[in-house]
Amino acid sequence: MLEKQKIRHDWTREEADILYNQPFNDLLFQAHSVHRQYFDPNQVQRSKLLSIKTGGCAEDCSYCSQSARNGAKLPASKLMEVEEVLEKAKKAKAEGATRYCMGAAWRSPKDRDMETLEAMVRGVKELGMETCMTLGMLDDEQTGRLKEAGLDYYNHNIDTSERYYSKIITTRTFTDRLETLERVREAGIKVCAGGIIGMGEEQMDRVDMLLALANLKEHPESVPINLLIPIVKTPLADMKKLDPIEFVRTIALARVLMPKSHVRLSAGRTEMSDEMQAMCFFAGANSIFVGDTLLTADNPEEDKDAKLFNRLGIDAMAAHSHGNR
Ligand code: SAM
Ligand code: DTB
Ligand code: SF4
Repeated sequence: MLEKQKIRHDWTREEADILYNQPFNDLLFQAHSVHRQYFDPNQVQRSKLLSIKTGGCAEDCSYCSQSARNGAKLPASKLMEVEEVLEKAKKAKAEGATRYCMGAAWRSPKDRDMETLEAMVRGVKELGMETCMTLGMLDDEQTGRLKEAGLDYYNHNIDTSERYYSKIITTRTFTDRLETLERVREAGIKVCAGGIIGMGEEQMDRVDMLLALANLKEHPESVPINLLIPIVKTPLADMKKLDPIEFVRTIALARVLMPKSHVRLSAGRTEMSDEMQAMCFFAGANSIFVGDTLLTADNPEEDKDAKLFNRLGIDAMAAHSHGNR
């Protein structure tokens, strides 16, 4: 058995490069060993997403179906009613999700929406689920109000490396993203932060993205790794597919750099074989989104995931579990 992997915040690019580029079997062995040191390797946490406000977003994220600046032109909806959110959350709970993740296509929330958002957080918490929101950038007051309402997690992704970032988004900066993450952390809300790979970035961008997360003062409790879902009429619609081995290496590196975090095998699972997903779980992924829709894009059906978990002997993780074996 390898020595227990320490929790570090001072990883160097050189160390991370060596880890990422070692022979695949060595990397998988190392990542899986670290995974076992902190988690039950046969348990996977399940979150359910809901888009509470869809489309018409002012930002220009080039991967996104919801940007008003992209050609996808998804019709813009209003903020959903609290009752409807709670109905859907109840259903998600009955289907085994332990965390309910509410996303809005905003640059940042408007103050007039805060009361509704707070009611959503309180209602979902009363159902006994963990709450998560992803609403864009937050200011201090909004962060405080969400914390006060009982929000457990805030999702805000850095998306890619600082170097590649401006190729993907121009309407807000990498530093803006870090500032929101800092604010969320300071307010005592748990952090969910990850990114997307397969956007035409280089290997060093994948490594640097993970380094930026691992060298935060505290590791995000959840690290979603999304595989780009190419959306028609967006600038990334025709992106060449990422080599699946590169994807698995990225999961494995996330696990080694951030041993206690839940690493989420996030968007893009409909395009992954069962074998590739199994390899990701071996490499340290221990969280997924369940249900047949993410925010706007498809996700594997509940049945398909249940069958895969059954074949792999994977169980659902209880709410509030942490990496601390
Ligand atoms: N508007 C908010 C924001 O961007 O902060 C919240 C919702 S946004 C859709 C949440 C995250 O989903 C993005 O940061 C990105 O990492 C991921 N995402 C969006 N579209 C995606 C796609 N087509 N493929 C993979 N991941 C995607
Ligand atoms: C995250 O990292 N992935 C989720 C969640 N956080 C909000 C979103 C995935 C979106 C996939 C594209 C869509 O459904 O439109
Ligand atoms: Fe808007 Fe979020 Fe999509 Fe960017 S990722 S366009 S901020 S909904």
